[in-house]
Amino acid sequence: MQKFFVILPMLLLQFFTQAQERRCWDFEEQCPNPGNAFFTGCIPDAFAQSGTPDIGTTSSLTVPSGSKYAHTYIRHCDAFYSTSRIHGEGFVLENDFVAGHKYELKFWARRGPGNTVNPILGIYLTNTLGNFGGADPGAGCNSLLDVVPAVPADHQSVANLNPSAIPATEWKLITLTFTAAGNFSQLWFRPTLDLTALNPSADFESHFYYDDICVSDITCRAPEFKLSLCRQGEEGKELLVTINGAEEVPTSDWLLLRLKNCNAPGFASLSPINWVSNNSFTVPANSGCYVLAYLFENEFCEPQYIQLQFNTNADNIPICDACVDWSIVADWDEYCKTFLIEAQGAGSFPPGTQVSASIEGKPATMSGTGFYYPEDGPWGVGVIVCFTVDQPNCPPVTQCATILIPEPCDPHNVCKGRSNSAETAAAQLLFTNPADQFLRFNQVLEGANVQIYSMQGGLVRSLVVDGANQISVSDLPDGQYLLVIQHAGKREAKLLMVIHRP
Ligand SMILES: [Ca+2]
Ligand SMILES: [Ca+2]
Repeated sequence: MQKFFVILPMLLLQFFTQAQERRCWDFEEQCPNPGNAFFTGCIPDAFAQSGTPDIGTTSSLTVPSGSKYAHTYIRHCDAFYSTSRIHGEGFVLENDFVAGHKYELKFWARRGPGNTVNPILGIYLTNTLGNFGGADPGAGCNSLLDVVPAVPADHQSVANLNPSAIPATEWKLITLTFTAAGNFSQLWFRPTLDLTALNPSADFESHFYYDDICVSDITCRAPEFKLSLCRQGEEGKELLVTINGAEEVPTSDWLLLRLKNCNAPGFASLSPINWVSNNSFTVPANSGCYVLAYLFENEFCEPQYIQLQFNTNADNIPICDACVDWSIVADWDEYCKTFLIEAQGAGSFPPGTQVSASIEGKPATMSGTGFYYPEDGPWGVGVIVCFTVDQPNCPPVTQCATILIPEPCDPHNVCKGRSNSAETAAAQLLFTNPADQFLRFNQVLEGANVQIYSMQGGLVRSLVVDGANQISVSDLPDGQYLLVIQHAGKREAKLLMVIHRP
């Protein structure tokens, strides 16, 4: 396992997130009838959906926020009662949920101690519920006002939290994220029971407590990330950079920009990224400062670059934990000429690592950390290969695998999924750089999305170019920009200089 010791200072972290809508219910209201606070309308933008959900102040519960909390009970009534076996209190919070928007629901919750009834907390988005409940003179299992209502057809289920998700001994902060599948105006907390798990002839009661329920629209909240750096060995000329967070950003979306100067804006070049795993890559040690960035975009938000600067000065960077995890991988090269079988590390192996291999029990002739499958075959068979990797200060590790050797590629065709380098070169998009009045391309763009970002990450130009080979940049101030072009099914990012001749 790789371990990292230092998280870069966050000083240089720049986020361009937009304002987020957030609404909270802390249940601190002074209600004349706290035992029926929801049904009587004392809690703003909230109402009862069954029974008498209330606000309480029990001191033994040590409230997470303020001095009060919301409370509901859930009761199992035995099958003798004709109304329903599930009686409980539920409440609705009023908040607008917009179709396609992403939300975060955060709240503190706990159950009452000594529960044997194993209640489930259902949470739903709804539109059609009205204030219902109140104190029933019949009360108990004869009550009609606390029968847990059926979920209406027009709903979206956000969560069904079982007892293991909400402890009975302490408060727990629950965080749920979801995307609204339609427009909704209500968030319903609906305790219920799994009747199949309960003895029909037993009566039980349980309780849920809630505090500081907050709903945030996080549609435009870009996934955050941090970087950790380590040196690969004492004399390490390479740094391993690991991205922590933003897992949903594919490697192909990251951009690595080398800075001209660590203390000033301005990029020297867009660097290719030498990925060694799906969240780590290497850069030369002492090669200056870089910015790692990705574009966050969706149909509801201004596109924005999320970026983080790091310094490759190796003096303050710890040595990577010496033992690198590895596995056996096998694949054709990009021209389908050679089939490489390799011990591939989760990061680069430290200097001094010895790698040896055998195929069908015979030593293989190594090329780096792998070997090429013999050109004379046999093909279309499974072969047993073993690798031994001996890293400094780590015990040697041997792994074996059966590798299926595919039939060789047809030399007249390009392998499936492989790019044809000649074709790529022909389609390469070139443009005038630096640009003066116009940014001219070497080909006519059809339906291309072109975006220009300032070096501060702000979008300064966004347009669709269809059937043209140039765009005007006469109004852009002199300076460096990031040009992003989406066309022919791929996205390219390039550095662009704009210099207006006097
Ligand atoms: Ca509170
Ligand atoms: Ca109550």
